[in-house]
Amino acid sequence: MNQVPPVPRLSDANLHALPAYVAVPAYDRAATRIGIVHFGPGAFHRAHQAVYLDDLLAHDPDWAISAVSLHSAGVRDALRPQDGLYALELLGARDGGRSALRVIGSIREVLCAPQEREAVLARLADPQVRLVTLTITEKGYCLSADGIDAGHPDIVHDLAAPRTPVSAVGWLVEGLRLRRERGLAAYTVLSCDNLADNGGRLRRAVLDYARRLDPALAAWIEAETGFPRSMVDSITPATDDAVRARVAAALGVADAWPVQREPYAQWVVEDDFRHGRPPLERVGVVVGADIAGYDRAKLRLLNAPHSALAYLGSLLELETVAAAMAEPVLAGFVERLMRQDIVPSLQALPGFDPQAYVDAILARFRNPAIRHLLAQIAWDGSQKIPVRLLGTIAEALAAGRPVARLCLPVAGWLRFVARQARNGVAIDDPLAEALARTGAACTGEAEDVAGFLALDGVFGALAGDPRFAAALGEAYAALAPATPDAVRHALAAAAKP
Ligand code: CS2
Repeated sequence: MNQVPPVPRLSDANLHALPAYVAVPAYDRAATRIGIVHFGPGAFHRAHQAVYLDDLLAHDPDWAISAVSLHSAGVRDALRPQDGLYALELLGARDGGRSALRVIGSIREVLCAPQEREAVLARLADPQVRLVTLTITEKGYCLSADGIDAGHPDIVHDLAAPRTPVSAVGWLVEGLRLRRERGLAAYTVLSCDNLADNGGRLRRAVLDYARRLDPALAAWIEAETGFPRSMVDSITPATDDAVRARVAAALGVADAWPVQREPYAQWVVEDDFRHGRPPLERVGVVVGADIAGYDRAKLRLLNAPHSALAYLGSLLELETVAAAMAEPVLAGFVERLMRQDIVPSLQALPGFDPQAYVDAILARFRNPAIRHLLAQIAWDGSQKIPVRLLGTIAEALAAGRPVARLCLPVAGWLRFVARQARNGVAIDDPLAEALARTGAACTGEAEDVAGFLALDGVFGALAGDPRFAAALGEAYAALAPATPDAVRHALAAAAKP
């Protein structure tokens, strides 16, 4: 049999020989300098922040990225042989062609922290680096209600061995310790995850952790380090075989890990950088004095409905967001939930029209060019439900507003967990074991709810609120026996005014 010659990998060497319809970095990569360390270079970072930085490098060469994975070597092993380059496909981009496919060059270095500790510390202590950004998902922060979760195994490890950290907070603090020791300015720490008040929460966690190690270091961090809040938005389905095949055909060279996303993207950042920052506004980032309100609107009006579609759509045996939106009873329910139950929970923001924002989000969910799996959104429910839905419910209860509709997606999550447990399907969640146990004990009756309310760290104060327990119990009962017909019936009833 003839050996098929190996296709060359995408790299600096062949970047300028790509077909003309593939956009390539509009700057000399070799002339850029690393100014940002990023923890968590998953698909979202590579499809969002790294793209803004790719635009920015054409104006300012000082903000290339060193991308650091905290756990797995997968991204490093895929991208290092490609000089950090990878393709981004914009799904359903209106002009097709050139802007639909581009190669992103802003990641100049890819590291795997557990295997390359010295290199990561050298970057964190590099005076040229002035910003450390993070997309490590909700669970990566090891947060407690108002600081660090000191019982989390990674934090227990890091407090005992702070020079060889494993957690994100451990790395951030070790890097800041080195900078203080060497008389360097602190870096700014920018969380780009879907958490309300992400900067404030990370700041409290970092200071709490640092105080346990060295109060003087904590005081220095408090005085020197900015923790801006940010809101990030762009729908980014996980890379699948279809995008791999399209990219391979279009590039003519192999890309081990291309990424895809919708054309729309938004990034809003609070201006709390103490020692210089990239001129982000030049590339469409909104940099503002106070962005609180925007992060909350996005979490509540985009991410919460996403989770509602994920759990209720899965119970309806649907596979994608677009398919869930094509199910009139589910789309109708979600729209009513957004307009009538979530919008009233938002504070007024200058220039922000919540109903127009709802329209735009619903249109994005309907985009037929995007195959966004409900199963992807369903991951990590124990981390997502509290920040996406439970805050809105607690505020509605306090204000005397109804919570019946808001409880239905939460009940959908419980039914989803019970179904996975019954079918022996693994649940992707840091609480997977407890969820599997709780789900397996479910009988389908309203009593099941108490088992979920007893889970550690999910329901917070709501667990003890009899009004919430009653509303969640009713929503859970309304979905019984969780067949598609029963779910359709419950959705239709709940969508009534
Ligand atoms: C989604 C988000 O997977 C999920 O939980 O809700 O990743 C969502 O697509 C992004 O936040 C959109 O900006």
